[in-house]
Amino acid sequence: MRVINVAAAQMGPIQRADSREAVVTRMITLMDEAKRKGADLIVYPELALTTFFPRWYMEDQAEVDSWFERMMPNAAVQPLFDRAAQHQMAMNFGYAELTPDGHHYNTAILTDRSSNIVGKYRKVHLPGHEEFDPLRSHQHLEKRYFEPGDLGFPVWRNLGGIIGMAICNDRRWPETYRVMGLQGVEMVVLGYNTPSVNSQKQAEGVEQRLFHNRLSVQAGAYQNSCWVVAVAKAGVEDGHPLFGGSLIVNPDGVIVAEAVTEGDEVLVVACDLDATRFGKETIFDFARHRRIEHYGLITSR
Ligand code: CDT
Repeated sequence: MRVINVAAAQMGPIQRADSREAVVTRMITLMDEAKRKGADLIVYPELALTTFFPRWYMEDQAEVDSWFERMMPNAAVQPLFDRAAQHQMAMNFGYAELTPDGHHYNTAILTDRSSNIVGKYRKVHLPGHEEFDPLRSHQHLEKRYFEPGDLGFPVWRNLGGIIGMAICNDRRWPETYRVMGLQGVEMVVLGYNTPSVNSQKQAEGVEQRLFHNRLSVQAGAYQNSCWVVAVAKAGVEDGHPLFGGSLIVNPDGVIVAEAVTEGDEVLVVACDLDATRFGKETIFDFARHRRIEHYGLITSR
């Protein structure tokens, strides 16, 4: 058995006025609980350090940039890195990244047990729109504030396994998991911020949205025979509800843990990476069974 004790650290809402320092203090509290529960790796949500700011329409670039991190770690986040190293715990969290040459990405990082950043991922599938849309019940301006990620879907050797990252909307796309599956991924970690309400289809209730969350994550895990850890930022941010439902799914596609609140909540599961072998060597032995001569259309349009 090769076990990673993984903590899904769901976070409750972060209000617009909350400081990075206050959020990091909350993240450390979650990390301490994860440590007490034996975690080797803690997974936090997408844009874990701030409110989900793409719901706000902004024209002033200085205001936009105030939501971004120019360095990682930086002074506000350093205490989280320090506590993780003290606990010998790897971590994954999302943040808005502003590069030295002025690029804006929706980014996630993966650290090792000593808080060294060993992997970086930039969100590929950006949902939403670029301009203010008066027809929507709320805005979702990721296409305005971020560029599509330029790093693809790499995987990293960490904690004795092969780990990949995705971010929120990526989890709905089979290509996300398959590109990592083709690199032998054993665990995919991802964070999300998903409104409880569809801005363009009010009749779609939160139950249906939670169903699509489970469906996407369970399918990705099963079809690539890997663990998937999907972690929400949830609850009501300045009047805007985000659903919870953080999940840990095994390589059979079965949910083994699911959050029950919309607040700060830690789920810890012992994930045996060797449990990925059976699926990878039988029904999803890609080298034997895939028929790539018929898949060209996927990358040509
Ligand atoms: N953050 C994020 O990617 N959220 C999207 C909402 C889609 S609605 C425009 C998601 O796929 O969950």
